[in-house]
Amino acid sequence: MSVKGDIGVIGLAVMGQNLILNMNDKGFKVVAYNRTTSKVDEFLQGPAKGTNIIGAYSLEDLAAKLEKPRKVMLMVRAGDVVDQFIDALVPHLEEGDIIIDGGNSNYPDTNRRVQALAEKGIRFVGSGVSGGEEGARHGPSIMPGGNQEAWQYVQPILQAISAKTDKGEPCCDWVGKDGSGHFVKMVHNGIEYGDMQLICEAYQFLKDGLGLSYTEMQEIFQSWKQTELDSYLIDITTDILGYKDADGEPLVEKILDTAGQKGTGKWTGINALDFGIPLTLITESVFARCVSAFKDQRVNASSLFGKTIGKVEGDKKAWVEAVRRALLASKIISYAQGFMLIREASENFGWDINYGGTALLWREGCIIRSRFLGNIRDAYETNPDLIFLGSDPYFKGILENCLADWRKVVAKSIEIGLPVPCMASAITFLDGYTSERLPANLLQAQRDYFGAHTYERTDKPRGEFFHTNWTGRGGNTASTKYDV
Ligand code: NBP
Repeated sequence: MSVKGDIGVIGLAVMGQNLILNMNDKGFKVVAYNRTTSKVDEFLQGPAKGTNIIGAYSLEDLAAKLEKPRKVMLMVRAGDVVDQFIDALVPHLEEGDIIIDGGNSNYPDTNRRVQALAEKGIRFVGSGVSGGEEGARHGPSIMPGGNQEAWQYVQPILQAISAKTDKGEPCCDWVGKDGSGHFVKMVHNGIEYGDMQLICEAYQFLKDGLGLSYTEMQEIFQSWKQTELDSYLIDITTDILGYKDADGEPLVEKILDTAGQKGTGKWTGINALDFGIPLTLITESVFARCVSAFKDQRVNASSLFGKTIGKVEGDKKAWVEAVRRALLASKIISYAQGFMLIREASENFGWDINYGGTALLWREGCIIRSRFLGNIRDAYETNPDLIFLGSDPYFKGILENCLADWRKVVAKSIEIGLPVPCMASAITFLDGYTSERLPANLLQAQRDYFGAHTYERTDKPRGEFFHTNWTGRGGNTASTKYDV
């Protein structure tokens, strides 16, 4: 091992500290730096005591302690702070050195940084890292993209510290150029929002619709781990449902029902709108958090219509299985939509993203890790041109099997007054996506009626546009044709 550091990490909060300890475990010599330098000493004397980790007390000191080409990873708050560190760091770096941004940066920022730093001879990597504290410490999912010249230098470190599948494959691989790594991480977080909201909808159906106890619900979630739903989020939900407060009551019952968010779900929805991709489930999950945040308004509005939730009658066991199927089918639609968005961005920016490879990155280490992602990987390996995940034979089979129960759960929820924005949007998407004919013929007629926006005809070739003078009062001049 060299005397100098293999990599420097800036940012000693939860993610930075745990990634450094992970790198140290894998035999890399890490130089640690933090804006508030007292945290460097606290780290060295605390969690890093007895390791090979070195401290740095300025950016100059950090650069001087690193093997060339220098590799510096930023694990700091996303946004301006990343730019500030880049600006302050560059004067201490040389041509060929590498900066890795491992935070949750917005991908247009990464696009910009890759270009700007390349002009200065610095190779920039924007890398999503998922898995929270535990992932960072023992093996996160890592999604690097940016300046590909850097990959050969950072690959040994990032793949060594990443999570591995049961076949030993690292959940870390090159995603593509520019901000593609951060884009994929953003969609990962969007999918995480969707998965969490779907689980919450299932929970409310079991609790308020079927009137099940926490012990019963915990047993149900425990049993779902033996099915296609097996995932980290089902795992932790099982634990949470069984967790008792000091008085022996379930702690989750005492948690205020207002959800927070840090923005990555919102970015995913905004990008879906920008790209014209119907990412309905994830976007509904963001709105569900927004509705939850209106606690005071909800409390006031709850008396408006004498809101009550009716009870679900009938065979409880059959309903529980129906809820499981509704959850599973909705989840397939969410991933199908997420991969549609990744495909659109990849084609738009020329990123050439490997979709099966992306599913592999999420197979272990990250918050959405699941057995299911192994099947998604298989689907894209078999058919890299797969546009709609639901048309892969494995997933098509599940959707067919779940469809009747899924409809039943959504219909019953609406009947008894349970909000199921994600389950309902998922089935509505599938119904629209699989409709040969939608009522958009009427919509085009309306657009042409009020704005002369023109329409195509079913009895004429595509690309020929017609305008009708619907009232006899308008002229024959059509509006200019363009789609946004
Ligand atoms: P935080 O997001 O809380 O950031 C803490 C770091 O940012 C500290 O080093 C802090 O320095 C530095 N910092 C801040 Br805050 N404001 C600064 C400023 N104005 N100038 C310079 N430094 C500043 O840490 P984290 O939760 O470990 O996350 C690190 C990155 O990883 C973030 O981008 C986050 O979104 C992402 N991420 C987090 C998780 C998670 O589970 N927490 C998971 C995946 C990704 P100081 O000590 O001097 O204040």
